[in-house]
Amino acid sequence: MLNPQYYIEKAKQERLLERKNEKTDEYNGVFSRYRYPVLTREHIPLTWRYDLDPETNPNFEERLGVNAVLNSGAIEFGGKYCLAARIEGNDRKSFFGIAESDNGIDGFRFRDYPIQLEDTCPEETNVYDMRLTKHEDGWIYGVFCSESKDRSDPDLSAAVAAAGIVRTKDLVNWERLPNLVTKHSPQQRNVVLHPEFVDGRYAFYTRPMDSFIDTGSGGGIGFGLCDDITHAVIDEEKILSRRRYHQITEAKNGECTVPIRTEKGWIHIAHGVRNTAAGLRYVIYAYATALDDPSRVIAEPGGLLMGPRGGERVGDVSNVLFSNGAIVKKDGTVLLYYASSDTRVHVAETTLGRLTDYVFHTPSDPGRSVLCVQQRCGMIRHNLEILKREEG
Ligand code: M1P
Repeated sequence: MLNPQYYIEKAKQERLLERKNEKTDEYNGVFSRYRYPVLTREHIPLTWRYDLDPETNPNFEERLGVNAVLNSGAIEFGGKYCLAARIEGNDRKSFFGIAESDNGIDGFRFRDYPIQLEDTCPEETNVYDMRLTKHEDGWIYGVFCSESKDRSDPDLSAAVAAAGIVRTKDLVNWERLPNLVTKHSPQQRNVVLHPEFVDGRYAFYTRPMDSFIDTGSGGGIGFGLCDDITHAVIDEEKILSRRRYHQITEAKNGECTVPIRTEKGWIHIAHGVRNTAAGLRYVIYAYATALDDPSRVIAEPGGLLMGPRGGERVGDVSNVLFSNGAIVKKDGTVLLYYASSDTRVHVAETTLGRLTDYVFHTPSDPGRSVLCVQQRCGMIRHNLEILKREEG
């Protein structure tokens, strides 16, 4: 017989998994936030955390605890909304698990087992942040960060980040491919595979970095092409979304989701990071590139699209909003999955129409306070005239 506490915990979890989500009344015309996180550590199956055998676990103690569920790749597959979640064990090692929902806003349940990657990189210590790309070659690719100890540096925290690549046809069996090689960038994180061939080649959004935390001379989000995804090598990276002084990308930035194809261009969701007295602050922003050349930026709305608000500000790494995935439904609804403060996963909703309007009609950042005030006063003046007319 199982420990009675199992049934208590199971019932608690069932209530959580059955809870209906609802939109908050926060309004900005672009994104609507949903009230409850879609994935938390409490969503992790009990079988992943507890040894249910009363012989070996008479006190029903958590044996392999989970600390957080965060940055999740997203894809619609087999009529379900699927998240490839980053799950961080109590031991600080991350791994991936697929959670599925019928509607994409609540009811996410993990499959029986986490993803078991082939052990092809003995030096790899940690894996995280998988982006899922349904590519026109017929495969679904997962591109993630593969982290190893930097053996050339005696500093215990010195690490090397590279882009790991897996592919699957069914989200069950995953084939591991060699890590991406970028000839001119010693480290990579936040790499995303473009869903279509560009000039007959595979296209990646990269994030060149000099070291594990600092991007150093890495100027922003890069773009590079490779011929063979099974031995992916990028010779040249072109910087498309640049880091800029006193903008939201000053410290670093990185591609978040797979770009979204719209009639006016590819819409990109990215994260921008700045340094503060309280540490790094991560927000989400958007930009667009040309349909015929996804490396050519055609729109750069100024400022952040979403930043950490309310309870989202607090967690293991506070003041962080980070996204790895979005799903565009057939009716044009866009579900953006984002993690707050490296602790839990939320969903926000918009439409292709509203997102396109935001990206192409939000003014760009003029770069200096005095110009920002002029920009705002131009709108205020126009608004006051409109109100005056309305009020007779
Ligand atoms: O802790 C915030 C984020 O830090 C890293 O992102 P970046 O490489 O842009 O600094 C990643 O480890 C990410 O997982 C994490 O959410």
